[in-house]
This record gives sequence, structure tokens and C-alpha cells, in this order.
Amino acid sequence: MTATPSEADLKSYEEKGYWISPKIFSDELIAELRSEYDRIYSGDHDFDCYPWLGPREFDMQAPSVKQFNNGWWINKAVRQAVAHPEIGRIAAALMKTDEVRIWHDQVLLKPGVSGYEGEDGIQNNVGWHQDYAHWQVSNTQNMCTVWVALQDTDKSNGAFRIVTGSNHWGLREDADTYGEKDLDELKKRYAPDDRDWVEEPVELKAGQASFHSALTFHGSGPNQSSEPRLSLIVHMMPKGCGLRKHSKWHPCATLLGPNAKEGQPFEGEFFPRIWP
Ligand SMILES: O=C(O)CCC(=O)C(=O)O
Ligand SMILES: [Fe+2]
Repeated sequence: MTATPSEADLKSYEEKGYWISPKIFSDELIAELRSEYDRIYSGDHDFDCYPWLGPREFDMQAPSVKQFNNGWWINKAVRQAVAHPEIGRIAAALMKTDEVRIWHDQVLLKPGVSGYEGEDGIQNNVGWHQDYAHWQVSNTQNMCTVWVALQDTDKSNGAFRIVTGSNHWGLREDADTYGEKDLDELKKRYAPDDRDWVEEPVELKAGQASFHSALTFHGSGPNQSSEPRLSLIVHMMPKGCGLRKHSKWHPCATLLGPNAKEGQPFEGEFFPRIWP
């Protein structure tokens, strides 16, 4: 399954801040990842290393969205999937670079919350944010995220939404609000006076992927179904992406060690190259 963005696709990514690819994960890979997600969320690891941000316990009965960062560190199938050649190849085209590395991944599970309401249910949301607002330790805003659906995903099971064209609004340094829950309040905060806030749901068939730029506003409301919404997310950087000192702290910067220098590239085993 190869999918190459055409000139028109590249233009659309540039204009709207995202692009949806044809199916890139096979049904076999989807099935494998779905069962590996069960293992990951029950604390079963394939490798001896500790998880990147420390051990975590997940209450699988609670409606809160479950995020495991750098699943590739601890799970074999995820380690292969994040390096899927279609992901790197497409991201290289979209970022206009000839080398792509992983910034970090997310093994993401949004439980179905049919039946939950109010304070509990709202924990299912992902706040409107710009990815780069979280990653200001990187010296380029030209970064890209892929979101691969591990089941058909639409409004009914909490498809995430992007604000079309918001990649042209520039960085809001305070938009590192992935973890906030009040979507209306965040929209009020970030909607510019002179521009329209137009949301588009990112509806995908299983195995299809959506690529968005690091300045595109996005977020998601509740998964109203009774099944969890699973996705594999890979955040990626272009060639030469390096440390920007004295910016907002992010755990990726600590992976450069205590002698990190301004501009030092995020390379080496913590930041695997996935293209070429
Ligand atoms: O899955 C979601 O609801 C949000 C995902 C997200 O923030 C991302 O892919 O960068
Ligand atoms: Fe995001």
C-alpha cells in the first residue's frame, strides 16, 4: 500500500494544515496493534527498559482518555509500526525534507463514554492545542504528526477535529493545552478576532491516516460509542531539527543529556530515523 501525496495534496496540506492519506496500515497490522494495545494498557512490556515517562497505571473503567507516550520503547509491534515506510515517506514530502525522525509517539485510547456525563465524561476530551506549543524546545515549527486510525473513526466515536487553515495563524505559546478539557473555553481563548474558526472532523477508515502540521489547532470531544477509539500517533521532525534553548521545558530535551547545546540535533537512539 503506497500513497504519495500529489502536488494538489501538498497544496491542500499547506492551505488547510492537514492531509488525509489512503489506507496505509493493512488489516493484519491493525488487528495486531489492537491486541498489542490491550497488552500495553495492562502493563505488559516486550523490552527490559523502563517506560519513557515512568510507570503508569491506567484505570480502564474510567472515561478519561489514555495516552501512553513512546510506546515504541516498550512494545515490539509499535516499534515496527512507527517506522512504517509510508509514514516517513509521506511526512518527508509534507515537511519538504529528505530525512524524518521520530519526536515521540502516542499509543492513544479514547474510551467510549456512552452513559457517562458531566465531569467524568469531559475527561474523555482532548483540549484544542497546537502540537508545537508543547514542543518549543525544538528549533523548527516545521514538524508533522500522523494519526493512524485503528478502526473506522467518525463523529460517533470521537473523531478528532482540526481548525482548517489555523496553521497560518502563527504560534500561540500558551496553546500547549492537549490536557485541558473545556473545548468551548479554549476555543474562545484561541479563536482570532479577524479569522473564522472552521472545524473539520477527521473521519478515517481503519488504516487510513491523517497528517497535520505542528501549528494546526486540533482537539476532540467525547467518544459517544461504547467501544474505545484507538489510534497510533507519531510526531515527527525534519532533518536538522535541534535544541532551542531557554524555551518551554519538554521531556524530549532531557534526552540530549546534561551537556546539550543550542542547536544540537535531536538524533541518536532516542530519536530514530524513519526516512529514508
Ligand atoms: O486524538 C485526539 O483526539 C488528539 C490527537 C492529537 O492531539 C494529535 O494527534 O496530535
Ligand atoms: Fe496534538
